[in-house]
Amino acid sequence: MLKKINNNGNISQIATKFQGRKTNVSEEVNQIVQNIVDDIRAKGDEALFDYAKKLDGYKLTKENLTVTPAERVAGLEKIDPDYLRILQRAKKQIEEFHKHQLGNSWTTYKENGVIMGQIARPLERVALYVPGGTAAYPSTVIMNAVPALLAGVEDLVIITPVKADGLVNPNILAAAEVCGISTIYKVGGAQAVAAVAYGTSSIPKVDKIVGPGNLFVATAKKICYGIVDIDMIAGPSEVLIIADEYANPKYVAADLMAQAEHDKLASAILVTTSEKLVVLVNKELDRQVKSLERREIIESSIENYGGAILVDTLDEAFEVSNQLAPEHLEILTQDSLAQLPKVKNAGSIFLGEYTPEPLGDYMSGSNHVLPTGGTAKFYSGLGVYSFVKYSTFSYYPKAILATFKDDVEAFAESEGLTAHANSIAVRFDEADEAKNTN
Ligand code: HSO
Ligand code: ZN
Repeated sequence: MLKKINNNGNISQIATKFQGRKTNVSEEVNQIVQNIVDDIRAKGDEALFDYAKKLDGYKLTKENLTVTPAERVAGLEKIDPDYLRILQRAKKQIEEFHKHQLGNSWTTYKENGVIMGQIARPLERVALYVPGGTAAYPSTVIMNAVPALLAGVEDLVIITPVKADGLVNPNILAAAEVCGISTIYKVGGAQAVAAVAYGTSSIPKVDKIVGPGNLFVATAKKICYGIVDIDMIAGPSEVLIIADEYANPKYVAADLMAQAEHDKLASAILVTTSEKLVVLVNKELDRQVKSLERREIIESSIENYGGAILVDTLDEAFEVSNQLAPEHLEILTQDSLAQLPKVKNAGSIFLGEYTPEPLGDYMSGSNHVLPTGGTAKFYSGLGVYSFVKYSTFSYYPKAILATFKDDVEAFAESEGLTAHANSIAVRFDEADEAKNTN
């Protein structure tokens, strides 16, 4: 049952609850992870192998650190060819979407001879963390890998924990295969994050770590941020659906539950102009939930973090949504496309009744690594740009530098930086005039 949340023009209370679903990292966890990171920094492989034995029960050595070609073949043999086809289709769709994010290099040639611009360059090395167990989603491997590869990352590796048997989930092997990732390190947890952040003698240091992980992994990423770049720290998933009286309650209920099943902390919120829709959606929730495997999780997240917000107008619905800045926003109204300009804050927007959010989780083409917990107010989802950095450049002829000479010198002197002023001034020393080449 969706609780009715009254929007008395005061959305901040709802927003606080919505945004506060992150599990806070206790001082104790922080300290444990800091110690692990320090150990890896100080002792490299030796510490890494110790932790693998102690925490995962795997006897890690230099020799069995990565998935071998034989293991890959054996894993892939367990995969239904049709599953490979599905992964390939998803990859293609995601590529097609992300290609549009390529390129942001530009050069401008001014009439006065000045040339300036910026060059986009891919990061060289990236590690993709793939969690073990049931949280290992092949779709997430593809969502991370495709933009990295399109950006031109040369060295994209996977790090993933293994148990005592040393085996990697075949579905993950399949996703890696489809993306052409051949290096998979059998290391996980905070120690794996630290190993790729600092590098050890058998694992090269990377420039960026992406991918979801448990609290220890997330904490390690936070601690190592600055030594390497990281993607955002993802919180529990959420969907907000804006619907009017024309929306199909069956679809609304199904889509709310699709997000709710992720996690007991997931949030599913309906914002609607129709009181009648809320009644019908509740009926549908009761009916459909009975046949869903993750019923307990769904009921818990809907009970704790779900709700229906009644509004008078669609404009008001968008105000609420913009305040909450949801990870996923579904617009199930008449003429949904016309509503798009009203969205200011949302990770990814799903328009119309035949673009359910789960299509986006797998293969509409847009990315499913998105800002959660209201952070869509200032973060974007993962994209090609997440794996690119920019160098700017400029070229000034002497005559143009001359026109800036006095101002730059004065500016530098105002900051007490006379060597800066001098760097300009020496270029106009009379003795050098004759020698100038460009
Ligand atoms: N909805 C999740 C991603 C996901 N769903 C993976 C299924 N698999 C966060 O955007
Ligand atoms: Zn999902």
